[in-house]
Amino acid sequence: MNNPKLILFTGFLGSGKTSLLLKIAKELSQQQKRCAIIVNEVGEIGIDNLQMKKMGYDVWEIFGGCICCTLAISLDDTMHQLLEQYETEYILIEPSGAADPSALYPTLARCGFTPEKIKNVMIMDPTRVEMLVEVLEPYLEAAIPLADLAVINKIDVATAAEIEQSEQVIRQYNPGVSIAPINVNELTENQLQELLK
Ligand SMILES: Nc1nc2c(ncn2[C@@H]2O[C@H](COP(=O)(O)OP(=O)(O)OP(=O)(O)O)[C@@H](O)[C@H]2O)c(=O)[nH]1
Ligand SMILES: [Mg+2]
Repeated sequence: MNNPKLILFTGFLGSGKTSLLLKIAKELSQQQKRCAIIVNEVGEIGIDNLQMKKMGYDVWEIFGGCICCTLAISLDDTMHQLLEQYETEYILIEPSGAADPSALYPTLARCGFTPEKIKNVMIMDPTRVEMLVEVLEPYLEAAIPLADLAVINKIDVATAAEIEQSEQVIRQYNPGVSIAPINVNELTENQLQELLK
């Protein structure tokens, strides 16, 4: 069985998980590294349809080496099938933005991915930080402490005050975490390296 790196893209609904995941998948594909994408969007149009159509591509064409799965079957089954049948160097997972990401950890642990083998990239939308703090404190409390890297994205459209407040909120729940402010459409080489390491 191969031993891929696992990156979890967490963050509330609309924070930018899919956008960032696709950039990372594209980068990996350019580096000739195979990756598998698992998106938890049961009953919705997933990554392969909506986003790819928007970009005018089919996922297989863009990311030559990728396998696209949805969680139509359970994450457990998907992970086991993937690990048994495919050689991949990375597994990129986007859980639902409405769910507490800690719920995934037991399943991933059963597949050999203990927390220290998981890279949790938590994405925060600074343009909605005020709303998040006001009405979604339980989500922040659950999601932020799990982050290995906290991304503040949409810096191209957020104000300095929103970015500052996002940093404060992240620090409040996860004082030691690395924070990366990004514009997903203009990722730098350093940011890509930080995301993939
Ligand atoms: N300007 C700007 N827009 C961004 C950035 N990142 C994401 N977006 C936009 O934010 C919106 C939501 O992005 P998605 O990637 O779909 O977010 P998501 O977290 O996958 O959303 P759900 O799967 O619905 O929870 C889209 O319209 C993106 O184009 C960014 O860095 N800058
Ligand atoms: Mg998404």
